[in-house]
Amino acid sequence: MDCIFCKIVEGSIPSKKVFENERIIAFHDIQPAAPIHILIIPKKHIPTMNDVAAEDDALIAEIFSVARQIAKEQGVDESGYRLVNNCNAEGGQVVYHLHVHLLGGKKLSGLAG
Ligand code: DGP
Repeated sequence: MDCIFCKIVEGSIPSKKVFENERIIAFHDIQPAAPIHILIIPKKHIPTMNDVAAEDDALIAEIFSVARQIAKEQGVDESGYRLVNNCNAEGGQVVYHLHVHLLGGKKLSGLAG
C-alpha cells in the first residue's frame, strides 16, 4: 500500500514519535504550522473522515483522549490548542490516512484560512 502514514506506522519511514500504543501513534508534523504541531493517527488505514465506520467509534474517542494527553505533556492544555481534521480536497487533505492535527504554542487564528 502506497500510504506514507502506513509507512510511518510500520517504521519504514522515520518519524519523531511522541506517543504509541497498539492502535494509535502520534508524531511531529514534518512541516509545522505552529510551534507545536503533532499528528495523531490510527494505525489502521482509514483514508478520510468519510470512511470512519461505526465500529471505529472507540478508536476515534481514543484519538481525542490521546490528544488531550499530548496537549498536557506539551504544556498547552491550559494556554490552548486546536485539533483539526482535513477531509478531502477542499478540506485541504493531502495525506489520505485519517489524522488529527494538534496545533499549539502560539495564538492561533484564521480557522478557515
Ligand atoms: P493534511 O493536509 O491534513 O493531509 O496534512 C498532512 C500533514 O502531513 C502535513 O501537515 C504534512 C504532514 N506530512 C506529510 N508527509 C509527512 C511525513 O513523511 N512525515 C511527517 N512527520 N509528516 C508528514
